Amino acid sequence: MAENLSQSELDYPFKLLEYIHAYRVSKAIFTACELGIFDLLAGSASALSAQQVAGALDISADGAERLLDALVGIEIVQVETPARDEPALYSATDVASVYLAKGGAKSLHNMALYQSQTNYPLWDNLADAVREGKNQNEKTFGIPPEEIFRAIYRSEKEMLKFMGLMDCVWSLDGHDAVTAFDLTGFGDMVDLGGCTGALARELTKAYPSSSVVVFDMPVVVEMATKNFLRENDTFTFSSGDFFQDELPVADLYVLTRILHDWTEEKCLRLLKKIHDVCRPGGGVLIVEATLLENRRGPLHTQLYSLNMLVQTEGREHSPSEYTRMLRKSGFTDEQVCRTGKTYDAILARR
Ligand code: SAM
Ligand code: ASE
Repeated sequence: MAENLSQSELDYPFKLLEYIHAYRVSKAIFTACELGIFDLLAGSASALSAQQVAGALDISADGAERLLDALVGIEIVQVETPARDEPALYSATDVASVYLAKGGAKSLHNMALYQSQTNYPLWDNLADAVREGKNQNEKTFGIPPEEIFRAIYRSEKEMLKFMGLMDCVWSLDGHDAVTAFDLTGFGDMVDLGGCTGALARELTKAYPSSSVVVFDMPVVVEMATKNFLRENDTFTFSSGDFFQDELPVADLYVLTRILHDWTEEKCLRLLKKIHDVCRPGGGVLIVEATLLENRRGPLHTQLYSLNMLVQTEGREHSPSEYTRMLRKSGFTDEQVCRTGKTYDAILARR
């Protein structure tokens, strides 16, 4: 393909064609997750033929072979070149075993499931969302556009799936997010909208002498306790509504992927409320995927912002938009840390 490198996109639109077809790459990976292909390959002592995969998963041999060949093209499955007349034998790459099989410590299986089953269908509404400048929850679920968690948690199944999505990314980004700043000295930490406690777990690991409370809605706390809490966890839960109810008094308030869900007016209301209850010398830590100041990237964050349009009433912001909101709410001494991973951190003091 080296001769193609000198060709310009105008001569032949390689990149454009790749983007036009990119959804197929996503869907091939999602489908393999849903069918259990990565679990089977990762758990198998030896490489398997398409026929064997089909037999084990009760799917067609032809479908299995085409999907496996596409996954080899994506370079997420490996294949051994067969001897003459022997079938090709497939095995998982290390990346597939670690990130796409279920149940591993760093598995992104739940991220793939949510993208496939919830976000992918919702992105069908992108044109209407862009036209109207708001999510399509009214039309789709009969739920008012501002009641975003009534839509996200529209059934127990959806709630569990969303919590699985929220949970899994902190095995990758959590440590960097909580160590972007030295938080030693913030004795009582509250993770507002802390969901399953995945980030709280990273906080307790990095700051063993601090106490960490996860504050979330009662139904979420119940689901988290039942399905996500681990034996050695040292954080605790507290339930309530962060817009309506009193917030726990603490030294540090953590807001990860919270502000990007809401209108600026609601963000300011929440930040002011935090400022009111925060102990003097305390602070707030915001963790979000941030845009570059000139808004020209990163592409994945620009696409997240479109996702926020489709599912929420919020958007992704640049760091200075967050520091401006913090200032307006009474905080000072804002510091920004780009982690180089998906999520960045901003710390401010009361
Ligand atoms: N902080 C978690 C993370 O980044 O993985 C979860 C982020 S999720 C996008 C938003 C969280 O806020 C959910 O856990 C949701 O249940 C919680 N939440 C939404 N509205 C809330 C409210 N009014 N009071 C308390 N928690 C709320
Ligand atoms: C939210 C985050 C997400 C609300 C809805 C969502 C994600 C998918 N749907 O706060 C996770 C990944 N996206 C982002 C923007 O982090």
